[in-house]
Amino acid sequence: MAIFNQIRVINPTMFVERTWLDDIVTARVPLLVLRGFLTADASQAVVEDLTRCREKVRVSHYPNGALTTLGPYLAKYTSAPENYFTELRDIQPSLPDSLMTLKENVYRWVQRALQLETLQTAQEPGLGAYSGSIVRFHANGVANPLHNDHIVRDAADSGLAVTHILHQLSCVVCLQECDSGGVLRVYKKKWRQEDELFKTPGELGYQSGVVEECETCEFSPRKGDIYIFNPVYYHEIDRVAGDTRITMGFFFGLTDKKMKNAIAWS
Ligand SMILES: O=C(O)CCC(=O)C(=O)O
Repeated sequence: MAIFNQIRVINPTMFVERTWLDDIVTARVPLLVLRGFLTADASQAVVEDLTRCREKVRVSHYPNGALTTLGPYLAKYTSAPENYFTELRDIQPSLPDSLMTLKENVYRWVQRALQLETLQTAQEPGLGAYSGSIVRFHANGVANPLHNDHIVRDAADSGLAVTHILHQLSCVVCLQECDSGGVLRVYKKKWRQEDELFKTPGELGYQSGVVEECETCEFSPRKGDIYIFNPVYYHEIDRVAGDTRITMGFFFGLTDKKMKNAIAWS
């Protein structure tokens, strides 16, 4: 029985008698969805504006897949973090205002829903502000292999501010849904050091044996959905069919034991 599959959906009228934060961090609730906050029209307006900065979209190729993104992602730059900030400076002037407004609204909604006192874009002394969001494009035929995201591990020894967080969460905003596929599957298994045996050097992600017999939680995002989960748990995205799946996302990390303050990056 899939007891892990307890997705919770909250809408703007449900504010907020309790915090979901601890449930998400521990994956007692594997996925929290904020639905009805972002309108379909607002998502559509951002998607249309994004077509104007197509030349800033980057494709990173791996033997087992490709990532198509607008905005830097730190995990790619852990051995030379200054290049992350250079890429950010390069694309920032091209980003539409609607994307910035969306990001600010989403931070506000997430902050309220999780009863955080602060949720701010992370700052790196000497290098400046991190990118507060990234746009990901999954076109027809594209999948995302099984992986987990854990900046404290991936950037260990870098000294970066984001490696001092206590817990990492991921927030994703669905700007355009695909026709079928594109399901996010989260496994009830957190990364462990010994899992590195299931990695193929140079490839994205992990071999499927690492999550054998684990319970799963599946979620097909709808346009306008904002969802939050703990990305240290293994997860993957099924092959997309039809329209491109377009999302905006960011990671955020809790910086204090009381889990009241968070910093965000992409
Ligand atoms: O797009 C999604 O549903 C999940 C993206 C992802 O892999 C992440 O946020 O860590």
